[in-house]
Amino acid sequence: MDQLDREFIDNVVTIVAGSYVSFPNSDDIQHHVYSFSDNNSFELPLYSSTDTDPVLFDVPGVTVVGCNIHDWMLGYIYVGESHLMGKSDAAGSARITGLDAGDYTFKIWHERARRRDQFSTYNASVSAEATTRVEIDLGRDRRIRRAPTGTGKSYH
Ligand SMILES: [Cu+2]
Repeated sequence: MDQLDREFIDNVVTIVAGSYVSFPNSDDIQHHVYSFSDNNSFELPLYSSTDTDPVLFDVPGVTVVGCNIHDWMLGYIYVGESHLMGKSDAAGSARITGLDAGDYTFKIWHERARRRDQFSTYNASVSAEATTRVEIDLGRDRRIRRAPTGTGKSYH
């Protein structure tokens, strides 16, 4: 999960539990990346290198990642229990391959889903080439806006 222009670049990363994620800093300023979440807590005190030690994520769930310096920086590490997951593209489509035909319960997560735990579950039957369409209700984007650059208060 790279950091560039004071944002996490690609701020949703999906991995299987037991995987490592690196947090390279491609900015010319320091970041202080840490986990908000209990399930995979870690902290990378102020650093300015792209050569960072990867962090182990071994507890399934969603780990929210922030920067102690730049409050608007928010990233999400989706730690899955298996490889049977997919990340949606800009159009909202995700593909999960390797499923046998049968009935499944899908769990859908979105950073702005209205449900308190941000998960919704859906049941679907899967055949050879199944497409299932589900819609989830997204709340408003509550991310903290970036501080203006230039004049005024200086955040860096
Ligand atoms: Cu930062």
